[in-house]
Amino acid sequence: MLSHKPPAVSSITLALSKGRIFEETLPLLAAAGIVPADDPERSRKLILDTNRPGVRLVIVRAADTPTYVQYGAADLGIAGKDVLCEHGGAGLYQPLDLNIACCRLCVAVKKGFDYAAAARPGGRIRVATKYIGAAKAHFAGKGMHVDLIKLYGSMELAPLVGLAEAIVDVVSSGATLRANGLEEAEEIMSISSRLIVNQAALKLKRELIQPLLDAFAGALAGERGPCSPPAGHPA
Ligand code: PRT
Ligand code: MG
Repeated sequence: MLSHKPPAVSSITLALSKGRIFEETLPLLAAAGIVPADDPERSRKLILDTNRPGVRLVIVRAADTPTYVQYGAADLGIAGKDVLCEHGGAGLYQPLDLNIACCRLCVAVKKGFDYAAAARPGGRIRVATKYIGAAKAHFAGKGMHVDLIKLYGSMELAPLVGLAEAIVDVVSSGATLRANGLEEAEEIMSISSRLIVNQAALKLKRELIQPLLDAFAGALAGERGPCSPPAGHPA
Protein backbone atom coordinates (compact mmCIF):
# COMPACT_ATOMS: atom_id res chain seq x y z
CA MET A 1 0.00 0.00 0.00
CA LEU A 2 1.25 3.49 -0.84
CA SER A 3 1.94 5.68 2.14
CA HIS A 4 2.13 9.45 1.87
CA LYS A 5 5.33 10.85 3.31
CA PRO A 6 4.96 14.32 4.76
CA PRO A 7 7.31 16.83 3.07
CA ALA A 8 10.64 17.40 4.84
CA VAL A 9 10.09 20.34 7.17
CA SER A 10 13.55 20.41 8.71
CA SER A 11 15.36 22.10 5.83
CA ILE A 12 14.83 24.98 3.44
CA THR A 13 15.97 25.53 -0.13
CA LEU A 14 16.50 28.99 -1.64
CA ALA A 15 16.68 29.42 -5.44
CA LEU A 16 19.07 32.09 -6.73
CA SER A 17 20.50 32.98 -10.12
CA LYS A 18 24.22 33.53 -10.64
CA GLY A 19 25.53 37.03 -11.25
CA ARG A 20 23.94 40.21 -9.99
CA ILE A 21 21.14 38.58 -7.95
CA PHE A 22 23.53 36.20 -6.17
CA GLU A 23 26.06 39.00 -5.50
CA GLU A 24 23.46 41.42 -4.17
CA THR A 25 21.79 38.74 -2.05
CA LEU A 26 24.99 37.80 -0.20
CA PRO A 27 24.76 40.69 2.32
CA LEU A 28 21.11 39.82 3.04
CA LEU A 29 22.02 36.17 3.59
CA ALA A 30 24.86 37.29 5.87
CA ALA A 31 22.37 39.35 7.90
CA ALA A 32 20.39 36.13 8.37
CA GLY A 33 23.59 34.31 9.45
CA ILE A 34 23.84 32.33 6.20
CA VAL A 35 27.11 31.97 4.29
CA PRO A 36 27.26 29.83 1.10
CA ALA A 37 29.92 27.11 1.12
CA ASP A 38 30.83 27.76 -2.55
CA ASP A 39 30.94 30.61 -5.04
CA PRO A 40 28.71 29.69 -8.02
CA GLU A 41 31.00 31.67 -10.36
CA ARG A 42 33.81 29.22 -9.52
CA SER A 43 32.03 26.01 -8.68
CA ARG A 44 30.02 24.00 -11.19
CA LYS A 45 27.78 22.71 -8.42
CA LEU A 46 24.11 23.57 -8.78
CA ILE A 47 23.25 22.79 -5.16
CA LEU A 48 25.30 24.75 -2.65
CA ASP A 49 25.48 23.96 1.03
CA THR A 50 25.72 26.80 3.51
CA ASN A 51 27.18 27.17 7.00
CA ARG A 52 23.67 26.38 8.29
CA PRO A 53 22.96 22.61 8.11
CA GLY A 54 19.27 23.09 7.29
CA VAL A 55 19.71 25.71 4.56
CA ARG A 56 20.84 25.07 0.97
CA LEU A 57 20.92 27.13 -2.20
CA VAL A 58 20.04 25.98 -5.72
CA ILE A 59 21.51 27.88 -8.68
CA VAL A 60 19.01 28.38 -11.53
CA ARG A 61 18.55 30.58 -14.60
CA ALA A 62 17.00 33.91 -13.56
CA ALA A 63 13.86 33.30 -15.63
CA ASP A 64 13.38 29.85 -14.03
CA THR A 65 13.42 30.99 -10.38
CA PRO A 66 9.62 31.47 -10.03
CA THR A 67 8.99 28.04 -11.57
CA TYR A 68 11.21 26.26 -9.03
CA VAL A 69 9.45 28.05 -6.19
CA GLN A 70 5.94 27.64 -7.64
CA TYR A 71 6.33 23.85 -7.75
CA GLY A 72 8.02 23.66 -4.34
CA ALA A 73 11.38 22.43 -5.69
CA ALA A 74 12.67 25.47 -3.80
CA ASP A 75 10.88 26.97 -0.80
CA LEU A 76 12.03 30.49 -1.51
CA GLY A 77 13.74 32.40 -4.30
CA ILE A 78 14.77 35.84 -5.43
CA ALA A 79 13.53 37.10 -8.79
CA GLY A 80 13.25 40.38 -10.68
CA LYS A 81 9.85 42.00 -11.16
CA ASP A 82 10.41 41.60 -14.93
CA VAL A 83 10.68 37.82 -14.53
CA LEU A 84 7.74 37.69 -12.10
CA CYS A 85 5.50 39.63 -14.50
CA GLU A 86 6.21 37.12 -17.26
CA HIS A 87 5.68 34.16 -14.93
CA GLY A 88 2.40 35.52 -13.56
CA GLY A 89 3.07 34.77 -9.88
CA ALA A 90 0.86 31.65 -9.50
CA GLY A 91 1.49 29.83 -6.19
CA LEU A 92 3.90 32.49 -5.00
CA TYR A 93 3.81 34.73 -1.98
CA GLN A 94 5.86 37.91 -2.48
CA PRO A 95 6.51 39.30 0.99
CA LEU A 96 9.49 41.60 0.37
CA ASP A 97 10.83 43.98 -2.24
CA LEU A 98 14.59 43.61 -1.67
CA ASN A 99 15.51 46.72 -3.70
CA ILE A 100 18.37 44.87 -5.39
CA ALA A 101 19.29 44.34 -9.08
CA CYS A 102 17.53 47.61 -9.87
CA CYS A 103 16.79 48.52 -13.47
CA ARG A 104 13.83 49.51 -15.65
CA LEU A 105 11.90 47.87 -18.45
CA CYS A 106 11.98 50.11 -21.50
CA VAL A 107 11.05 50.47 -25.13
CA ALA A 108 14.21 51.33 -27.07
CA VAL A 109 14.68 52.26 -30.72
CA LYS A 110 17.48 53.18 -33.12
CA LYS A 111 18.56 56.81 -32.69
CA GLY A 112 16.49 58.94 -35.04
CA PHE A 113 13.56 56.50 -35.31
CA ASP A 114 10.28 58.44 -34.97
CA TYR A 115 8.77 56.46 -32.09
CA ALA A 116 6.16 59.16 -31.35
CA ALA A 117 4.67 58.62 -34.82
CA ALA A 118 4.55 54.83 -34.41
CA ALA A 119 3.18 55.07 -30.87
CA ARG A 120 -0.06 56.87 -31.82
CA PRO A 121 -3.27 54.88 -31.18
CA GLY A 122 -3.78 52.64 -34.20
CA GLY A 123 -0.05 52.75 -35.03
CA ARG A 124 1.80 49.55 -35.88
CA ILE A 125 5.28 48.48 -34.80
CA ARG A 126 7.49 45.39 -34.86
CA VAL A 127 9.05 44.73 -31.45
CA ALA A 128 11.66 42.15 -30.45
CA THR A 129 11.72 41.08 -26.81
CA LYS A 130 11.92 38.25 -24.34
CA TYR A 131 9.22 40.03 -22.29
CA ILE A 132 6.25 39.06 -24.44
CA GLY A 133 3.63 39.42 -21.68
CA ALA A 134 4.75 42.85 -20.47
CA ALA A 135 5.21 44.14 -24.03
CA LYS A 136 1.78 42.92 -25.14
CA ALA A 137 0.09 44.59 -22.16
CA HIS A 138 2.02 47.83 -22.61
CA PHE A 139 1.26 48.31 -26.31
CA ALA A 140 -2.35 47.17 -25.93
CA GLY A 141 -2.73 49.85 -23.23
CA LYS A 142 -1.62 52.45 -25.75
CA GLY A 143 -4.02 51.18 -28.40
CA MET A 144 -1.14 50.18 -30.69
CA HIS A 145 -0.90 47.17 -32.97
CA VAL A 146 2.28 45.27 -32.29
CA ASP A 147 4.00 42.39 -34.02
CA LEU A 148 6.02 40.73 -31.26
CA ILE A 149 9.12 38.70 -32.06
CA LYS A 150 10.36 36.48 -29.25
CA LEU A 151 14.10 36.58 -28.58
CA TYR A 152 16.11 35.04 -25.75
CA GLY A 153 18.95 37.59 -25.50
CA SER A 154 20.98 40.35 -27.20
CA MET A 155 17.76 42.18 -28.01
CA GLU A 156 19.81 45.31 -28.82
CA LEU A 157 20.87 43.70 -32.10
CA ALA A 158 17.35 43.43 -33.52
CA PRO A 159 16.82 47.07 -34.63
CA LEU A 160 20.37 47.23 -36.03
CA VAL A 161 19.81 44.39 -38.50
CA GLY A 162 16.19 45.17 -39.39
CA LEU A 163 14.57 42.38 -37.38
CA ALA A 164 12.41 44.90 -35.50
CA GLU A 165 11.90 48.66 -35.18
CA ALA A 166 11.92 48.57 -31.40
CA ILE A 167 12.89 46.35 -28.48
CA VAL A 168 11.51 45.91 -25.00
CA ASP A 169 14.36 45.13 -22.62
CA VAL A 170 15.71 45.96 -19.20
CA VAL A 171 18.10 48.89 -18.99
CA SER A 172 20.36 49.70 -16.10
CA SER A 173 23.12 52.25 -16.87
CA GLY A 174 22.03 52.69 -20.51
CA ALA A 175 25.59 51.92 -21.68
CA THR A 176 24.52 48.93 -23.82
CA LEU A 177 21.91 51.00 -25.65
CA ARG A 178 24.39 53.83 -26.24
CA ALA A 179 27.12 51.46 -27.45
CA ASN A 180 24.73 50.14 -30.10
CA GLY A 181 23.29 53.43 -31.32
CA LEU A 182 19.93 52.91 -29.60
CA GLU A 183 17.98 55.19 -27.28
CA GLU A 184 15.31 54.78 -24.67
CA ALA A 185 11.92 55.76 -26.10
CA GLU A 186 9.64 54.98 -23.16
CA GLU A 187 9.84 53.46 -19.69
CA ILE A 188 7.35 50.65 -19.03
CA MET A 189 8.10 49.93 -15.37
CA SER A 190 10.84 50.23 -12.78
CA ILE A 191 12.23 46.91 -11.60
CA SER A 192 13.80 45.48 -8.48
CA SER A 193 14.09 41.93 -7.19
CA ARG A 194 11.65 40.41 -4.76
CA LEU A 195 11.78 37.57 -2.28
CA ILE A 196 9.29 34.91 -3.35
CA VAL A 197 8.01 32.08 -1.19
CA ASN A 198 6.09 28.92 -2.05
CA GLN A 199 2.67 29.41 -0.45
CA ALA A 200 2.44 25.84 0.90
CA ALA A 201 6.01 25.92 2.25
CA LEU A 202 5.25 29.10 4.17
CA LYS A 203 2.51 27.25 6.05
CA LEU A 204 4.40 23.96 6.54
CA LYS A 205 7.80 25.45 7.34
CA ARG A 206 6.89 28.76 8.92
CA GLU A 207 9.26 28.17 11.88
CA LEU A 208 12.20 27.94 9.49
CA ILE A 209 11.11 30.53 6.93
CA GLN A 210 9.81 33.33 9.16
CA PRO A 211 13.20 34.05 10.85
CA LEU A 212 14.73 34.36 7.38
CA LEU A 213 12.01 36.81 6.31
CA ASP A 214 12.53 38.80 9.51
CA ALA A 215 16.31 38.91 9.03
CA PHE A 216 15.95 40.07 5.41
CA ALA A 217 13.40 42.72 6.42
CA GLY A 218 15.68 43.91 9.25
CA ALA A 219 18.69 44.15 6.92
CA LEU A 220 16.62 46.16 4.42
CA ALA A 221 15.33 48.55 7.06
CA GLY A 222 18.90 49.17 8.24
CA GLU A 223 20.74 49.49 4.97
CA ARG A 224 18.80 50.19 1.84
CA GLY A 225 16.33 52.65 0.48
CA PRO A 226 14.16 51.94 -2.54
CA CYS A 227 15.86 51.59 -5.93
CA SER A 228 17.23 54.87 -7.18
CA PRO A 229 17.90 55.54 -10.87
CA PRO A 230 21.25 53.96 -11.82
CA ALA A 231 24.14 56.25 -12.75
CA GLY A 232 23.76 57.65 -16.23
CA HIS A 233 19.95 57.71 -16.11
CA PRO A 234 18.47 61.20 -16.21
CA ALA A 235 16.46 61.67 -13.01
O1 PRT B 1 21.95 36.70 -18.30
P1 PRT B 1 21.02 35.50 -18.50
O2 PRT B 1 20.58 35.35 -19.92
O3 PRT B 1 21.50 34.25 -17.83
O4 PRT B 1 19.67 35.79 -17.72
P2 PRT B 1 19.12 37.16 -17.23
O5 PRT B 1 19.58 38.32 -18.06
O6 PRT B 1 17.63 37.00 -17.06
O7 PRT B 1 19.77 37.20 -15.78
P3 PRT B 1 20.64 38.31 -15.11
O8 PRT B 1 21.33 37.67 -13.95
O9 PRT B 1 21.46 39.04 -16.12
O10 PRT B 1 19.53 39.30 -14.57
C1 PRT B 1 18.73 38.94 -13.47
C2 PRT B 1 17.81 40.09 -13.13
O11 PRT B 1 18.59 41.26 -12.85
C3 PRT B 1 16.87 40.53 -14.25
O12 PRT B 1 15.72 39.70 -14.28
C4 PRT B 1 16.56 41.96 -13.85
O13 PRT B 1 15.49 41.99 -12.93
C5 PRT B 1 17.84 42.41 -13.11
N1 PRT B 1 18.71 43.34 -13.87
C6 PRT B 1 19.20 44.51 -13.34
C7 PRT B 1 19.18 43.22 -15.11
C8 PRT B 1 19.96 44.36 -15.38
N2 PRT B 1 19.96 45.12 -14.26
C9 PRT B 1 20.60 44.50 -16.66
N3 PRT B 1 21.27 45.52 -16.90
N4 PRT B 1 19.02 42.25 -16.06
C10 PRT B 1 19.63 42.39 -17.25
N5 PRT B 1 20.41 43.47 -17.58
C11 PRT B 1 21.02 43.44 -18.97
C12 PRT B 1 20.03 43.89 -20.05
O14 PRT B 1 19.30 42.79 -20.56
C13 PRT B 1 20.90 44.53 -21.10
O15 PRT B 1 21.38 43.58 -22.03
O16 PRT B 1 22.10 44.32 -19.06
C14 PRT B 1 22.07 45.05 -20.29
C15 PRT B 1 21.83 46.51 -20.05
O17 PRT B 1 22.64 47.00 -19.02
P4 PRT B 1 23.14 48.51 -19.10
O18 PRT B 1 23.77 48.75 -17.76
O19 PRT B 1 24.14 48.60 -20.21
O20 PRT B 1 21.95 49.40 -19.32
MG1 MG C 1 21.65 38.84 -18.27
